[in-house]
Amino acid sequence: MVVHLYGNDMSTCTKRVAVTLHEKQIPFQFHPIDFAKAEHKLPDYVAKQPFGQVPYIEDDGLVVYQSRAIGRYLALKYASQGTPLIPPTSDITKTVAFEEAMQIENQEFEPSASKIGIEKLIFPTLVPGYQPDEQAVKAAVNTLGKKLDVYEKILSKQKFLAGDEITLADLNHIPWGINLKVCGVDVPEERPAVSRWWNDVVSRPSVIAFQDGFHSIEKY
Ligand SMILES: N[C@@H](CCC(=O)N[C@@H](CS)C(=O)NCC(=O)O)C(=O)O
Repeated sequence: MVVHLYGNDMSTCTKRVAVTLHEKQIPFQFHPIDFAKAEHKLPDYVAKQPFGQVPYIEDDGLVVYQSRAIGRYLALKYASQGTPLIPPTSDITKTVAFEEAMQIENQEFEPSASKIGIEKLIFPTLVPGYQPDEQAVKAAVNTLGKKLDVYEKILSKQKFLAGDEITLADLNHIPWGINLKVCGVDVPEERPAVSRWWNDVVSRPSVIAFQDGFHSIEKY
């Protein structure tokens, strides 16, 4: 049984899921959704993803949407293969550290990182003649810097955000983290622990596999 991934090449959330599928060594079929044709707003699509957004997956008849929820689903269902990505729930200390790290990515990193990426990369690509709001970008870079100062403290004591093992919390940073560099915002450079962590994360084969776009993987 192969997992079906519905997404778009420009979509950061699709990348989050594709990287997780690769880490878990789960064969999958990629179904590109054409934004230009608004395929994600068609009734058949919205019946699967009610917000009319990408991505969603279909696995043995089960539909799952929300990229971070998909990651958890894959890590739980395919627990015995690939990289674990989630600590065992029997270990409460590791589990709570993992939950904190998941929130750190979603609440402390993504808002400013995505603001920078949307202004500098996504809108200029999708909207002809779009001029980024440089003041908003500057404010977001400043906010992100302060958040990453805290990352520096955390990552000076441990290898990854939830401890010494990589988890979904680290991988979830990949799409917007990569876009930051494309936008000319190389924030990690000034912070040695963040820089070491980020290099560990982005050099993973799961990230390299999709650096030129998404493609189906039939077999591992
Ligand atoms: N929280 C959702 C966000 C989904 C989302 O914002 N998807 C974007 C692409 S990354 C999208 O479909 N944008 C087109 C639209 O909203 O019409 C997730 O993590 O899956």
